[in-house]
Amino acid sequence: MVPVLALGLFGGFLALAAPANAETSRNGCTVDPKDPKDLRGNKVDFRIKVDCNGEKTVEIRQLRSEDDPGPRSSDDFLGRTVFTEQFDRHDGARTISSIDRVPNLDRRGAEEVYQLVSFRVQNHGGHWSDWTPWEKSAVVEVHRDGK
Ligand SMILES: [Ca+2]
Ligand SMILES: [Ca+2]
Repeated sequence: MVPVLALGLFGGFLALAAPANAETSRNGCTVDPKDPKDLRGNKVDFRIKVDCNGEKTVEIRQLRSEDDPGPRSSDDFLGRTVFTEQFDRHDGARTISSIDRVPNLDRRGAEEVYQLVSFRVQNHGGHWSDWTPWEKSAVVEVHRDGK
């Protein structure tokens, strides 16, 4: 059930992640890992808000996990996705949907899900910025007992 190998691979990233706070900006783009939203059918939308000024390409990497007590490396890793978003010269903002399945991981009690995002920005025809530090969303409880 617990993807131990994946946890080993991502433990380094998770340990470096900053705690949940404000959004992160770089090169005219702001990316905000929103609170995960519980949906029907054991699904959760790990939404990401992206707001850019001018022509930009944004590459966003996302890690999705379920929180467990103890060191972060003991969390249940759910999955990861990379998103590429294009913005034209008009100021634009959008919220990316990222739906994942969250089963009953904690046999007793709710599941506590969160996401981490890091991104980089390319100005129109220019160079890529460095990747930002990982930013963590709020941890949200979703209830899966009895399913
Ligand atoms: Ca848990
Ligand atoms: Ca549970």
